[in-house]
Amino acid sequence: MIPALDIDPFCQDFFDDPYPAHAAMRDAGPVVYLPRYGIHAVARYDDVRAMLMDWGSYSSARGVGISDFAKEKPWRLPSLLLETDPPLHDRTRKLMDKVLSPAAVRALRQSFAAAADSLIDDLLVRGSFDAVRDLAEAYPLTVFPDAVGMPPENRRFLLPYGNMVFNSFGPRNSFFETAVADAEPVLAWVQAQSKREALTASGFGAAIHAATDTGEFTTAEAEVLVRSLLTAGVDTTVNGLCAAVYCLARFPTALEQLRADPSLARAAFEEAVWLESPVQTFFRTTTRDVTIGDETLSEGTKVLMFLGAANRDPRRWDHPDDFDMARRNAGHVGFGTGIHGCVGAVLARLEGELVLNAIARKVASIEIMGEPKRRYNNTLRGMASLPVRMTAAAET
Ligand code: OVV
Repeated sequence: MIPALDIDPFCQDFFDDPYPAHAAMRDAGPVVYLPRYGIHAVARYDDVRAMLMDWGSYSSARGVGISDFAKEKPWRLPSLLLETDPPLHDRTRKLMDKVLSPAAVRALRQSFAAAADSLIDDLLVRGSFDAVRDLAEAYPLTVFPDAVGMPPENRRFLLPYGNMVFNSFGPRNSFFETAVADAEPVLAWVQAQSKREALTASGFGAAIHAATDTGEFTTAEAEVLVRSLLTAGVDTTVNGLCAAVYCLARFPTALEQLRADPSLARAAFEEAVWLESPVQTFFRTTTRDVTIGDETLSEGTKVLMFLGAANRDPRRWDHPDDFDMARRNAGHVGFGTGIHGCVGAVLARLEGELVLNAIARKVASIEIMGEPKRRYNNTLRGMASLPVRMTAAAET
């Protein structure tokens, strides 16, 4: 018998504190049933990881949200990357791997570093600010659209758009409905930004469109791939940076260690992604009858993978609720893993490293000054507001 649990993983109470429910699901068994939505779920590290690795049994092509594309028409043109299986997936993934290659990302380091330093300098002049809007959102909204090759206007429109898409992987609840209403005014703009004419001749956007010149990709395909960048490239990093700053504010000894050794910046960002898992969940759909533990799921079953619960599974991690930059967190699933593992992870890690490195060199303290406000999203874990005061380190 697969244990049935009365848990709603898409409601405000859950988002406010998902950890007891994560533990209940992990403890109940390798796979559980959530009758409220008629879905199955895995929350243990080993099972989440196995599912991410087995794309043959666990398909993405029927959607990685709660909606089964075999039964419901997708609400948007499916992503050619996220919502596909091999062999279709490999063709687009290969292009995106090339566009976002370590060499391509390395070329951005200097300008990204300068942007991080100047942002932290400006924030230190202000002293008190909102670490979500003024730091975690401000940084990716500058450097990422620059790298894609977007014009400077209206970049904040990417936030309601991403918020809507990440909400759309969950049920049609009030979070989704509100996000759709918020994004409605920016939909046409986002669509227009994926076009070749809207993008500069250098960035990632142009690199994707260049693949149409050889006839390997159609213009329509290139536009949907640029859309993937615009959808998944901002909110995710915003929430990763937010998680990192929130960790440093809550764990002052970690900030001390980081200040003593700024080369820990990369480890600090990785640990924050591990601990907070900005992307909390994705679904798969079984392609055949599968066995998990002693249980069988029939073909066509939606299974929810709790990446965030896997990253805090005590079966896998020591002191899984602590922020510890010395931890060996390799193998965490905060960026997913397998063929759908985050294609932008190299870029995200660069952004995280450079912001945290600037903080390490320039900041003496980060103090939380007001009630942090959570941002409710069916997929993302993050904050709407985090009022802080940051003081400058003495010049050396
Ligand atoms: C990972 C992710 C999230 C949202 C959208 C997409 C990808 C996409 O490819 O459109």
